[in-house]
This record gives sequence, structure tokens and C-alpha cells, in this order.
Amino acid sequence: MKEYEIFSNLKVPCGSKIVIRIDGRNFSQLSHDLKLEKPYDLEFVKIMINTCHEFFKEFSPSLIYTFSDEINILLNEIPFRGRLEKMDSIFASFVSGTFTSNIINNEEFSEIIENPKIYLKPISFDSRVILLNPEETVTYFKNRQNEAWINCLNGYAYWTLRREYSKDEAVQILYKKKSNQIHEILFEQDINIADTPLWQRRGIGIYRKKIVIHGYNPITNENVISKRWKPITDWELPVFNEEFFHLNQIL
Ligand SMILES: Nc1nc2c(ncn2[C@@H]2O[C@H](COP(=O)(O)OP(=O)(O)OP(=O)(O)O)[C@@H](O)[C@H]2O)c(=O)[nH]1
Ligand SMILES: [Mg+2]
Repeated sequence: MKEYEIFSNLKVPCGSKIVIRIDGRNFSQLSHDLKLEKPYDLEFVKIMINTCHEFFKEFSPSLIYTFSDEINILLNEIPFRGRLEKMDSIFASFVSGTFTSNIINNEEFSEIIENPKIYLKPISFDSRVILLNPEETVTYFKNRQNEAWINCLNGYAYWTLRREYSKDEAVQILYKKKSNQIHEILFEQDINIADTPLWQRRGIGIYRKKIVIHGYNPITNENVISKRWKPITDWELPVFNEEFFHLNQIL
């Protein structure tokens, strides 16, 4: 019956660069069910980061960039001999499983999870593969970071308006507003978006940095210094540019 598995030979060409974008399914509902802080919930963000680190350990990408419920993963080497079905299904299920076990083992959410009256639906993520030319990779990440910024601006504006207005009214007020108009709305509410934490405006990166390790050699009786590339969490990303990718040997 192999001939019926018509998509199993769909492959990413060898030698290409790919980004996997993974996005939480119906996380608006999940954020409501888990009573997440608005617009940003630090515990949720830490779980997203933990999930990214697990991914890093397992699949060794060169960069992971995350904001809101999305995770962008840059892979310089193509796994599963390029098989698209394998990549999409394994990556999405790996992230769903890791994220779920982080949620259910987190004390912050235990009251909700252990409440027999609350039914939390199984958590899932979708996954897509984006094929890029090397020169398009930086542009891709710049675009996602721009999306993070728009998300930040809209999130603050919406939840600030919700203190006074209904859901429909807040949506109506923000409808077709340009970013300078949203800034004004926030200013009127005494919020300067430039004062918000950088990670909320620029997203969070997980990538390797050269770390200095201080050790001790018992044979020579000497302190020794070595350097190792280690995955770190960057809460203060610059605006993405070519220099960032080259300095950190991501590309
Ligand atoms: N309260 C809160 N919600 C968050 C946070 N991060 C992500 N979310 C929620 O996640 C949603 C992500 O947006 P989308 O991916 O467009 O919406 P979705 O409901 O997941 O819909 P699909 O991805 O199409 O299934 C946001 O609308 C928020 O509701 C957070 O830190 N706090
Ligand atoms: Mg989503």
C-alpha cells in the first residue's frame, strides 16, 4: 500500500536553508483558560523558552527566535533526509509534548490544572517549513521581529483599552489605526511603549555564544580557562541585521 502514501516523498532540496515556524493552536483560548497575565505573562514566556531549549538540545539548530505563541527555528542542516511530513509532524509534536509537560508541572498553573471542574483541551502547535535562499534568511527574521513589535504595540493598546471598554469597543477604536495613532492612545493612558522590557518589543533569541569556563587541572595543579559554544537565552536582542547573524556565527 506504499503507493498510497503519496506525500511521503515530498522533500526539501539538500543544501537549502530552512526555517520551521511553529505556532500554538488556538492559544487565545488557552491564554484565557490558564488566566495568563495580559498582554505578557512571564511564566508562559519562560515555558516557551524552556521548550525552545529542549528543541535546541535535540535538533541543534543555529537560531531559535520566539515571541507570543510562535517559534522560528533556523536549521542549517536538513534533518530526516529532507522529508517534509517527518519534519512537520515530529517538530510540532515535540514542541506540543514539551510545552504540555512544562505547563502541567508548573506550580503557577497547578490550581487550574488540578481543578476537576476545569477541562483544559489538549495543547497543540502547527508547523510549517519555509525554504529560504541564504540572502533571504536575515530578511525573514527581520520580518518576524517586526511582527513581534506590531504584536507588542497592539497587545498593550488592546488590553489598556479593555480597562475601560468592552471587547467590541476596543477592537473598534483600534480598527485601521496606524502605529503613531496607537502610540498616542497609549500616551493618553500614561503608557510609553519605549519603557516596556526589550524582550516584549523585540522577541527572544536562543543561540550559541562562546562562554569562558574556569576549571582546574588536578594533574598540573593549575587553574585553566577554556571556551565553549553554549546555547544562551538573549532577552535583549538587537534589531536583527546582517552583523548579528555573522558575529554569532549563525549563518
Ligand atoms: N495573555 C497572554 N496571552 C498570550 C501571551 N502570549 C500569547 N498569547 C495568546 O496567544 C495568541 C497568539 O495569537 P495567534 O497565534 O494569532 O492566535 P491563536 O488563538 O493561537 O490562533 P491560531 O494560531 O490561528 O490557532 C494571542 O492572541 C494571545 O491571546 C501572553 O504572554 N499572555
Ligand atoms: Mg497561535
